Parts: sequence; C-alpha cells; structure tokens
Amino acid sequence: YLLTVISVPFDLGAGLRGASLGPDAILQAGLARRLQQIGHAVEAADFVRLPLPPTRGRKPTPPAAPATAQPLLPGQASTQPDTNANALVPPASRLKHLDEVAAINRELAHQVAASAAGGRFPLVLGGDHSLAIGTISGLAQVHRRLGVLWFDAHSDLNTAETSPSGNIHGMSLSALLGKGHERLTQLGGAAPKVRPEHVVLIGLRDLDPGEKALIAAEGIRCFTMHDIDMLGMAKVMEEAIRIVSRDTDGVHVSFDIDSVDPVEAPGTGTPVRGGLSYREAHLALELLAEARIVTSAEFVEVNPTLESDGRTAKLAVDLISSLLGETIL
Ligand code: DIR
Ligand code: MN
Ligand code: MN
Ligand code: MN
Repeated sequence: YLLTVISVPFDLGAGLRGASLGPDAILQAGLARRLQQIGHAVEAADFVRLPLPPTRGRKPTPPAAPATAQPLLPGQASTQPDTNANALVPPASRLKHLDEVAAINRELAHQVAASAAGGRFPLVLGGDHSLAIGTISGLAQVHRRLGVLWFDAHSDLNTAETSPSGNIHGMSLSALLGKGHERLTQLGGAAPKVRPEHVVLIGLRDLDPGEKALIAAEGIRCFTMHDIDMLGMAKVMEEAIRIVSRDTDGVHVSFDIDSVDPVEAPGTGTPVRGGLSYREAHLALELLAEARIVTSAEFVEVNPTLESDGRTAKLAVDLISSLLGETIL
C-alpha cells in the first residue's frame, strides 16, 4: 500500500476529553517503524496532521435552555414541542459541539478524498468516532458503493432524537446512512454515503433503544458479542467479508478501540465489559489482510489520559499492523 496517515486530534464528538491525544500516542508507540518493518514505504510527507478547526474557545458556554425545557431521561426522546421555528430540525443543543464536529469533518473528508483519489490507502488516526463522518464522506466521493466494517461495542446509530447523551460520536453511522441532522448527513456530499446492505457491525454489546429500532428497520447486519461467542471470530469474519465485498468497490474498516475488551483497551472513554479478546481482534484484522479487500481504515477513541501505561495506543499499533499485513510467521 501507499499509505496516507491522517492524524486528527479531535475529541469534541465524545463525552470525555482526551481522545485528541490518541494520534500522537499511537505514533509515539512506534507506528511508523512497524509499517516500515511490514514493508510499507512511509515517508514524512505521507503523515498529515489536521489542524483543529477555528473555535471561539474550546468550550463555549451553551445557550441558556428555554424555561419550559424538561430534563431528558436517558434514552427518552423529547416530547417538548420545538419552540424555535422548524420542528423538523432537532435543536442544536442536542448535538453537542455540532459546529466543531462539522468543521473538522469537512476538512477530514477533503484529505481522505484526495488520498483515495490518488490511489492511496487513507489511514485515519482519531480522535473520537464522530470522525467517521468525515472519513467515510471523503471515501464516498471516490467509492460509489463502499462497504464498511464497523468494529465497536456500540452501534453509533443514534440521532439527536434518540441519543441519551447528545454526543455526536454516538450518531456517526446513522448520519452516514442518511439519518439525522442534515449538517451531518449532507457533509461532503449528498446522503447517504453508504447503503445499509453494505455495512456490517462487529463486537456490539451496548445499544440504545433507538439504535435497536434503526438496525431492525434498515436490516443492518450485526455480529454482537453473543454471535462471536457462538460462531467464533473466524466464521463471523467469513460472513462479514462476504457481505461487505458483495457489489462494492471498496471496503473501509472503522475500528473503535472500545470494541476490544477493557482489560486490553482500558484507555478509552466509554469502555464496556465483555469485549473482543486480544486474539479475536487480531484474527479479524488478519483475515481482512488475507482477503485483500480493505482500501482504507480508521482507528479511533484511543484516550491516553485514561490509563498510565500506554497499552491502548500500543494495542492500536499492533492491530493496525495486522490489518496492513503483519503476520506471525
Ligand atoms: C451511547 C454511547 N450509545 C451514546 N455511544 C458511544 O452516547 O450515543 N459510542 N460511546 O462510541
Ligand atoms: Mn461547541
Ligand atoms: Mn464508536
Ligand atoms: Mn464505541
């Protein structure tokens, strides 16, 4: 591969700060040297680092809530009528840091599209998972029918209406499927960026009610931790590879490090027990490397502030290496 390694130190899509330090932690854990050992020629010019979007301060004070607003219970959709004008547009207050998320993702879509259009393999280092909106929107400019493998403890299929948190990293996949706020769905091109039949989710174990409803309504293929326990990762990947390579012209791996069990990946903002083992995660990516179908990838949600020994960034380097062809023998 001719790689473009795109670092995006951005974390305003997540509920906790700190994933912005993920790219540097992954680079400091020795990514470049490992890629060279595998045989990829990576030069300084192949490493791009996005600047943070211009903001009026990292944490602007949110506008005061209207006096009639009721606090939302987790998972409860608002029953309040939207008093400001258009009831079809969810109040921006339920999409935290929408301006910043939109700005960074516009720039990321640009960079990814340029890399992919030049026949290169874009490798995005996050940053939080809201960045998938920019990555995949950029890829959609080059791949008309992109397959997506989404490794995650969560499904990231909320919208402003269903989100219990307002954090956009929990809404990125729905936005890419054309569901949600138009500033996310229309970013970097017309919606949808991917079709539900070309998407596979792997590692799921923490879903919100609205996400389950969307999975059922759209018929999105999911391999939950239960399925992985029952079938084994080899069988899961055989099926997943078949789905994402059928009638597609490229395959993207969107890897949320919280898909891996917190024992191996404690440095992440929303850890959930019962995740992929070290070997299950590696086997999945090794099988993808063997299948030679992957054309781009992103590794997100590494938050080095939540651990002391850097093991999650090191894990990310190991996983990226497996995806890009490192073998045991
Ligand atoms: C939750 C958590 N479903 C939300 N999502 C996370 O806020 O929408 N996604 N952590 O990675
Ligand atoms: Mn903001
Ligand atoms: Mn995610
Ligand atoms: Mn997640």
